[in-house]
Amino acid sequence: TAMSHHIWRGVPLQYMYGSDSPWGTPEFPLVRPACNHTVLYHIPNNGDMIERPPKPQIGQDKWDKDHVRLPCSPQSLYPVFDNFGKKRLRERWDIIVEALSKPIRNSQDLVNAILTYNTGFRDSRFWKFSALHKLFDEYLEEEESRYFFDVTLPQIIQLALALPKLIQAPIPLLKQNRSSSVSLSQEQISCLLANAFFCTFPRRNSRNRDAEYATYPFINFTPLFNYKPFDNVLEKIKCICHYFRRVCTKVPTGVVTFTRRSVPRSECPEWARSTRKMAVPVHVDPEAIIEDLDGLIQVDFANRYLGGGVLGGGCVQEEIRFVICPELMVSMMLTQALQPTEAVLIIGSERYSNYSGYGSSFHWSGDHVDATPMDSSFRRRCAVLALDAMPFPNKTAGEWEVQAIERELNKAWVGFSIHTEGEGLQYPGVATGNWGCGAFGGSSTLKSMLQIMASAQAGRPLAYCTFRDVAKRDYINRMYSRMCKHDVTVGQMYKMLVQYSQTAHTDEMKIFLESSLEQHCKPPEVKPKQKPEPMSINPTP
Ligand code: AR6
Repeated sequence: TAMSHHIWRGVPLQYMYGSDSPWGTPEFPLVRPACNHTVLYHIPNNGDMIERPPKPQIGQDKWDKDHVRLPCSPQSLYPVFDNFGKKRLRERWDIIVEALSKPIRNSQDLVNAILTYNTGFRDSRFWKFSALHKLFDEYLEEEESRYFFDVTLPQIIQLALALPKLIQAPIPLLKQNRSSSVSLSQEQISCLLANAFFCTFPRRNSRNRDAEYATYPFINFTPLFNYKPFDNVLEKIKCICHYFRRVCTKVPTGVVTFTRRSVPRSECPEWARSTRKMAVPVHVDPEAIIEDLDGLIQVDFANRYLGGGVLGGGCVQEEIRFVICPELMVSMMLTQALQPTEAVLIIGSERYSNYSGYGSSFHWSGDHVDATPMDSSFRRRCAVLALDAMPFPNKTAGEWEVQAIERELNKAWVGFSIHTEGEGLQYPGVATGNWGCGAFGGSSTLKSMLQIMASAQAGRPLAYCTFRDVAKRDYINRMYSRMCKHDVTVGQMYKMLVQYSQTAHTDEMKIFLESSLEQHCKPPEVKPKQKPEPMSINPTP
């Protein structure tokens, strides 16, 4: 057919932007300091093009439960023992500066330095730095390794030790049950990540349940360095080292905003009653991958502890995204574990690496020059939306329970409806795919419908990447065409899903849903000719 020259289905990609080009889509709200938005840098005067990174905002050091405990805080004290075994307290930062100012020529020197201010882990069986040693002693070419210790590492050290200069105001944590934002310059972020590289963040290493940061992801890189030295783990470290090489060679000048959105459950939609039409623009593509869909809100298939296994063995969508765009990892420093009706949006991160493979075959494949333009607040026009699906180990039928359906709908809606206004279509659209259907074991038959419902409710167009699955593309497109044809509402769709969940838990879901759509939905009334609405775009066959 005439359509066979393209492989996508549904509506064209342009409908996701509301414009001909990804950069014609509306910008997100500007960076503006407010009681729920902390800006850690001086916002440059209007009209000033940023050529240099913005200067740090200056404030009073805070050492408490609501702020990141910075390694350079004068209140961060560390016990040291003198030659007579007598204990006294020293500023931890002084110990860090001392340890990192000595020559570090190989991985063992590096480990020794890190252990100087993490003495509690000297004998830990978890702190063997197997991946770090393997990378620099065996995996890399000798020259690459030498270059790292001669050139790159001294630069990372310099960057890490610039912390008191680059961060001069307290950084609030993005805590549960509160919507709030933090904006940092890319330079500040690079400095925080350099500190994570040297594992300088206090109180962030403990795995105990009652530890202060038990409900936060790891941020110090130790768990990654200590992981079993699988090739993909070493490749992840290579990505991170490449990032440091880049930012040390040329300081990036942009900024990044991290926003936690928390909506009380009582303010989430009453799904059964929703009269929104399912026919929001949907584009289905088996070849696109999420990070390549410029301009759209790109979903991160997250863990409730952001980053998931990025600082460990994990190497699927979220972990890969975080190592090719390491600035995203600062979200791990900031964000308390996500609750069911919470999501995180990160605007402005840059991509530094290319990769090939996936999972165990993942490889760093060289430098990536990110051509994404900046918005009026000097953020790259890249928005990453972290949404944690529910894990269903062993593909249990649990995902069909009404509570689970509702939980996933609410989660996706909390994310998709961020920065929306009014009732009409909202731009840019969302770029997503088999959310919760890989490591988390969900079914894409269900998850694709739930995500279309959430995007319809939020009014955002949806681009769905089926990850090379053409049959899935056709199924989603068929369902979508029927929903459009029958003018199905979100509420009707919800009831159909619930009805299914109360009958059989077999894999006949697809057939059931497709036939329900035919039987249970009234055919559309024959209306007098109207102006075509953007919602009723004819999907491709
Ligand atoms: N673009 C589009 N689709 C993709 C991409 C991509 N770049 N990468 C993968 N897919 P998964 P989950 C498809 O398993 O099930 C992490 O550890 C592919 O079909 O990453 O939500 C997190 O930290 C893949 O099977 O997401 C969480 O702990 C599917 O998307 C956990 O995994 C799901 O990708 C989340 O697991």
